[in-house]
Amino acid sequence: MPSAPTACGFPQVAADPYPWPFDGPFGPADTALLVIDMQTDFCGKDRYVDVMGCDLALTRAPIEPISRVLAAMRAHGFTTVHTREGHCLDLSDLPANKRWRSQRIGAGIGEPGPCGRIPVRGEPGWEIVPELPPLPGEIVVDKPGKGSFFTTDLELVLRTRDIRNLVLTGIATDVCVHTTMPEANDRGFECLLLEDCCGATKRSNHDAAIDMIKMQGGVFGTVARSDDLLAALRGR
Ligand code: C5J
Repeated sequence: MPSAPTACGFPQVAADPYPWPFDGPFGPADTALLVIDMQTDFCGKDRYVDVMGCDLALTRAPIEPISRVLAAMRAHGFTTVHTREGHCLDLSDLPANKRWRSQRIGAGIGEPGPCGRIPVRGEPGWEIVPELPPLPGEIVVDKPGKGSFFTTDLELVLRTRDIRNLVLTGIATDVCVHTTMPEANDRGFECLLLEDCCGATKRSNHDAAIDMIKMQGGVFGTVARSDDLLAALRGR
């Protein structure tokens, strides 16, 4: 049973395997929303993932629920952080093995794709999808790797704002979201993943990634749906 609204925040979110945050209410002073890599190449029509033949519906599915969560959390003044995966124009931040692997499947990083060089900073395919634009003043973190903390200032930005709870959304559930959540958990952030606000290029990978989070009593945190968070934001 979620706790009642209190003066210091919103009641815990009903989540599996435990209500979030673990220690009681949450609010804009201690909680941020993370929107990971909702970029055109990964979920745009005729873009990289689409052209590779993946089911675009799977990576586009989170767009609508994320937009509802964004609207609600923005209305309450929560910190919002958007991330973008991408490499420098000269590819000096691209490890040789990552490049080799991408070339091997015919989707070489830095080579021309349907929406510019994939995924290189400043190219159209690297932009966040038009449905989820960052607002002026929101934090945008550019990352060369899968994890959002790896070689970025994300941790410093969150600590500076006294953030201790993170709501994770974005793509791909099994890659960048699933790399970021353990990174955040190891740093002591209390993590909630919204499963309908995430997507992967394979449904089975999405499901497996969610299962892995829930194991061992919530090895990286806990899992809910967007409606569970929205209910808590309404004080229920
Ligand atoms: C991938 C991501 N899949 N954002 N990136 O390469 O998950």
